Amino acid sequence: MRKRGIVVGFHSSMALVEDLETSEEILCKLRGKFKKQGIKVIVGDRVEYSSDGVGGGVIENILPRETFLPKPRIANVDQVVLVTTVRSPEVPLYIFDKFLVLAERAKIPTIIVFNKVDLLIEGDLKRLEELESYYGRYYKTLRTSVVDGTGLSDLKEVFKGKVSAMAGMSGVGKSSLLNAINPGLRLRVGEISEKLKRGRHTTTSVRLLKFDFGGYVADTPGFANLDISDIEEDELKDFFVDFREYDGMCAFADCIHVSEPGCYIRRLVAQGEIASHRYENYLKMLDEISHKAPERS
Ligand SMILES: Nc1nc2c(ncn2[C@@H]2O[C@H](COP(=O)(O)OP(=O)(O)OP(=O)(O)O)[C@@H](O)[C@H]2O)c(=O)[nH]1
Ligand SMILES: [Mg+2]
Ligand SMILES: [Zn+2]
Repeated sequence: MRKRGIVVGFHSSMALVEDLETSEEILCKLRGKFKKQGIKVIVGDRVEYSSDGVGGGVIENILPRETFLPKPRIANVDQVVLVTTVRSPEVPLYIFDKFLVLAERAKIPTIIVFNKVDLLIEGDLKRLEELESYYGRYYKTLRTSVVDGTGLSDLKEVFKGKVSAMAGMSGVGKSSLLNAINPGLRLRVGEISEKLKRGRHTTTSVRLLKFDFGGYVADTPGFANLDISDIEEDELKDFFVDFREYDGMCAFADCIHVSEPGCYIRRLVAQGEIASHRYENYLKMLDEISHKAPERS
């Protein structure tokens, strides 16, 4: 008999499937036909499986994915919680903006969490406020601290009843935040390297976890870089939320906002309406795409 489940992780190349009815975890193999067709099952996939009656099973069918995020690699999440920090580590805005591009392309709502606000020193707060006021036009933003408890109850509300994925660079505190709002998860957390000023990639695989208060969350390994080389040069602009609202305002309908006359986006950048770092990152991404040579991740 076929049963329904959701893939919550992997264990030595077998998929760990949580049964939708019993919540039992079954270690499943994949039917050979998937391998032949080059189909890979990923965390978050809803599947049909047949059980062998003694704790094992075989995945027979993968249901169509509602959403797909390439990195962290996960299917069917309702939202992404993008965790970032102004200090320790100081997350580069280029990688941050790149992630937002990928989330926009995947059409997955994103919540931005500025973690470790307990560490801010003078100057940092102003920078944080600037980021909040700009990105806050388009995304819900939260300030959190695992150390002094700032924002944790708001974060819990964000997660309640939804399927979410954590995303962000290594060491920003993704696993720590999950432990803080649901101590039973007991996720491993790691120190920031003193020398390199970045995380040590403590979480090594995507795992879908169940909150005690309802909802699922995928804790994920931090990324150091993101590959955008499969985005077309003329579609990149569509994944910048702040450009998108002025669609059709440039003199040329196919304007990609680089050097075309009558470009409305460049005018808004000059006027300070669109943040200059966003536009610079846009040009940098265009350049990266045109060279089709992603930095190694
Ligand atoms: N001061 C301070 N430290 C924090 C906070 N949140 C996390 N940390 C520390 O930051 C370090 C990294 O935390 P992790 O939770 O392992 O970070 P992560 O994002 O899961 O990292 P990866 O699994 O490597 O991607 C640990 O030493 C945590 O104790 C915070 O709000 N304030
Ligand atoms: Mg982690
Ligand atoms: Zn333009």
